[in-house]
Amino acid sequence: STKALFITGASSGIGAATARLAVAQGWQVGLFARSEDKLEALAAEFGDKAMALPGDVTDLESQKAAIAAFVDKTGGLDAAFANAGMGLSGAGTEAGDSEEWERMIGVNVMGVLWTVMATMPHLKKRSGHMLLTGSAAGRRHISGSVYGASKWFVHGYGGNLSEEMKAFGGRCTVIAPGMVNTAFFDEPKPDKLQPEDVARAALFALDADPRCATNEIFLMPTQ
Ligand code: NJP
Repeated sequence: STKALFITGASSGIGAATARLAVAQGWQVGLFARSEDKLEALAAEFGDKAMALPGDVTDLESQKAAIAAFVDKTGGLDAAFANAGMGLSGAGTEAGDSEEWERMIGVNVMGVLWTVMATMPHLKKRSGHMLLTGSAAGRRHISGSVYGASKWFVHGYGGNLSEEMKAFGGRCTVIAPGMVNTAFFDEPKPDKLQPEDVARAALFALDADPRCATNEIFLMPTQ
């Protein structure tokens, strides 16, 4: 039967590119993000291979309901991609805005936790795979980057999940890109990584033989 992949942040950038590649390689995809119109447009490209699941990652119940609806359709879940995330322009401590920090930690940290919490019971039944979008900024130190600190959380948690998921033959991969040309930035970045590059890394991890754990994948633009 067709394998099923739930993706957060699927309405644009890395999430949308991963959905496209996954469907091309025979997966069924559940597309989760807040922008319902964008999800519907993307799902329409894939026919019955996709399901638009509008919701907010900071809301655990909204993720649980979306995943339940997707699993109803597919019969189970083989993989989940906790990819939704946001950055801040002035992320340093002095420029810090308490409400912006709270919102970013809500999406980049709590949102990832809720995706894991909501998908794990389903993944457990299929020795499933958890993908998390970390960052090059989650493995090195950048002056004042609270965004980077939120991604250090993702890397730390991802490593621990790799251990936890071994108990049921599952795997976890943190995908860590440098700069990618997506809506994450206001300006186009044609010389940097493209979302399709990151999508290929995600599918590489999912396709790897069960004997092979890809715990972290780093991608940096050559420019
Ligand atoms: O950016 P973008 P990316 N609930 O803005 C969704 C990381 N990263 O593809 O809700 C649910 O095109 C948003 O959808 P919507 C980055 O930190 C990037 O580059 O409809 N979804 C959209 O689909 C992030 O973790 C770079 O607005 C929420 C998606 O998230 C991941 O890559 C470098 C949401 C963001 O898509 C994907 O970002 C790096 C919420 N509350 C790591 N809030 C880079 N681009 O250079 C946002 O190292 N979304």
